[in-house]
Amino acid sequence: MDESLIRSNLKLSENFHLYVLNEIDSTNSFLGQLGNKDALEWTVVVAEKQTAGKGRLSRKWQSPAGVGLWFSILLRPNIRPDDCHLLNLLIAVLLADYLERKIKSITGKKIDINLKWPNDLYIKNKKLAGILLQTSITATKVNFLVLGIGLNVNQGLVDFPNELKKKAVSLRMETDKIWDREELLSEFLEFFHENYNFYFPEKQKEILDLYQNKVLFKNEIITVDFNGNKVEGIFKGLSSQGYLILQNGKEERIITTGEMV
Ligand code: BT5
Repeated sequence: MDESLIRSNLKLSENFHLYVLNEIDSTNSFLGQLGNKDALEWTVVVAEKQTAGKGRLSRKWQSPAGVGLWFSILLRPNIRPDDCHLLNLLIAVLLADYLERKIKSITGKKIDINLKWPNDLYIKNKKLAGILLQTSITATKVNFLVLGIGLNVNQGLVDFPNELKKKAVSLRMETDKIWDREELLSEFLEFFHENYNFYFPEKQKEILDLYQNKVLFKNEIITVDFNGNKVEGIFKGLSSQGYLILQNGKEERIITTGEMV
């Protein structure tokens, strides 16, 4: 990653405190340490390569050098811990929206990027990006949040390990074009900054509406892995805090963590 290119692309570079690293275990872990040392809001860490990229629930995120965007953003919103989850949804929706527009403007192609609850970006049935929100909270207060984004940009099929070849996709695979990662990063950071200040935390309903327009499997029968238990039901929509409402017969259940399988 070319740090000077990222900085020169950022029109409002004074909004961000940027660390551009060659290699790190995980940008989320690194930024979490900075957060504990009082790093400022909008500190952003991006790495060419992660050696121990993290997914949710102790899973791994493949983050090889040169082909993806692996970055994390530190925020210090004045919200209750219960409202953190909405940020997961907001950043997923904004990333999908930004990428759809960018693809359209550069290639003329309309490609739908959909969301799989809680925070995966999909093109058709393949995963393009994942988001990992980590929090430092007390019972009543949020100290800081780290939003980690992993976006597959320039991988070809050969760049994915066997277990992901049928499950993952990159922008390049979908558009036959090599993308400028520095430009994508700086444009998305500005887009996210502007929209975060507009939507968060007040515009809860608008965030949920935007998200539900793009979410997969709404009103369909789904199976959710909820703390190791598999539960089936109809995906009815989202609660006010962005959790999944699953209807099973007459009973409605709110799923706060877990995923569709
Ligand atoms: C996620 O977890 O999707 C969150 C990924 C967040 C990664 C970013 S990169 C910058 C920041 N620093 C970090 O250390 N992490 C964040 P989850 O929903 O648990 O999905 C993980 C699963 O996705 C894995 O078990 C694989 O099946 C699959 N996977 C791993 N790497 C992938 C990739 N590059 N592309 C598509 N799928 C992948």
